[in-house]
Amino acid sequence: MRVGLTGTPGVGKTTLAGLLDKRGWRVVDVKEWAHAEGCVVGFDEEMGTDVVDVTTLRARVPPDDGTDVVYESHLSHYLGLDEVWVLRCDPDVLRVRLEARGYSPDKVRENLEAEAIDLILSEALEEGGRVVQRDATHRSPQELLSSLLATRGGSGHDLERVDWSDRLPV
Ligand code: DAT
Repeated sequence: MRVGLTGTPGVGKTTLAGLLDKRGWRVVDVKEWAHAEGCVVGFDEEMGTDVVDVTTLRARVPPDDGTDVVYESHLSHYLGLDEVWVLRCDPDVLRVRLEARGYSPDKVRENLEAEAIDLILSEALEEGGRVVQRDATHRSPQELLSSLLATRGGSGHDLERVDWSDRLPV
């Protein structure tokens, strides 16, 4: 199964991917892979992030060969994978993590706003395919992993409800 692990920066994607790696999953760091494929087509100065040609990258995703592969990136919901896991985190908690990373105030605000308005979830749902959402705020990475493995391959979306609209404006 090919899973896209997505979410706003700082929600815990890399941490969870590390646990999946330990369980024998193949982990694709989409940013690294995009570079290797020549699919990084620019740099967004304002956001301080690479601009990735997701359409080309999506066409290069290998078909499911029966092994468990996780594609980790805030863009992975654009890759046409078998299932998408959206991790969420309370913007108040996320703020501390993003500031600790040294993100600029604009970049922090942009990401917190995206989290508060469910931006990535909406994008993932628009893409089609099965979407699973979990709130990672008060779960250990291990608890999160168990919850995601329990639902994977199921039918229909499995969306844990979050509502941080009261945090706006961030
Ligand atoms: P991402 O890859 O989505 O940017 P990360 O895995 O680098 O996020 O995690 C960001 C920070 O949060 C990092 O310091 C580890 C911590 N963290 C990750 N998952 C967590 C969890 N479930 N509970 C508490 N802290 C977590």
